[in-house]
Amino acid sequence: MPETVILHDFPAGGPAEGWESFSPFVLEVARALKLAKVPFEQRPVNMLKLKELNPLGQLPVLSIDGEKVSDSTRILKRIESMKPGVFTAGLDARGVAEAWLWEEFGDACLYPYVLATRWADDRGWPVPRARFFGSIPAPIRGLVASRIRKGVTNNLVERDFLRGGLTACYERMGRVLDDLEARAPEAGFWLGANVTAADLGLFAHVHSLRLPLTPFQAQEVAKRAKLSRYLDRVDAATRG
Ligand SMILES: N[C@@H](CCC(=O)N[C@@H](CS)C(=O)NCC(=O)O)C(=O)O
Repeated sequence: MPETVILHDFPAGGPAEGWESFSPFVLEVARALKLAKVPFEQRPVNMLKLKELNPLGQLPVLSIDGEKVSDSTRILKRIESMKPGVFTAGLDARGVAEAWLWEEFGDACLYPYVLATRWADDRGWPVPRARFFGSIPAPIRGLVASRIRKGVTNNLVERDFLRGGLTACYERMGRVLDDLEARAPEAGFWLGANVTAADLGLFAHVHSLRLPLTPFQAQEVAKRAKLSRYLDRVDAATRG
């Protein structure tokens, strides 16, 4: 077992009880480390030095005795190399593949709705505006914040999530949530009795949609009762 494991996070810190981070990916890795019973310290980064940790400028980054690993999926696989099979317990080869496909689904198909909720929707925008830009000197704060907001929303247009506007984006999200509701297990976890990579990926992003600071979106998740009960079970099993 490594001596020092550091999970690097945004300086904004945990946004609410039960949400280790504003970043769904940091939340995912925090829950993965707890599930794998790997002790770690969660540490805010100096944003000016982020590229020293990850040249791509993204979080999460996990430092394991000085070795820096970025990208949530790669980080989970690296944790599994210390604790073999910890995120695919009880699964055969097809199940293992499916667990990682669902984990990838969270990254590629659910995370953009978290971004839309917080960055494109005027009701969610006060959350990143206050938490991420609050420490920037007042004269330039508005300019920097609106420039980055524009960049994030343009990126969502390019990724085809916002091309038809926010209403169309949420319609599509509603259909995805309905399908997840229909697919959610009545008991246990996504692929059976054990928490797997599928649960970590799905939980991180859908739980982030029900952040209390964005109640309009939390309500949308709450309408899906079976999915919500499932998320509560993953939450309880991975809180540590
Ligand atoms: N595929 C990456 C995505 C990570 C990601 O998008 N992180 C966000 C924070 S939640 C970030 O660092 N965004 C800043 C950027 O992309 O410039 C992963 O799985 O870790």
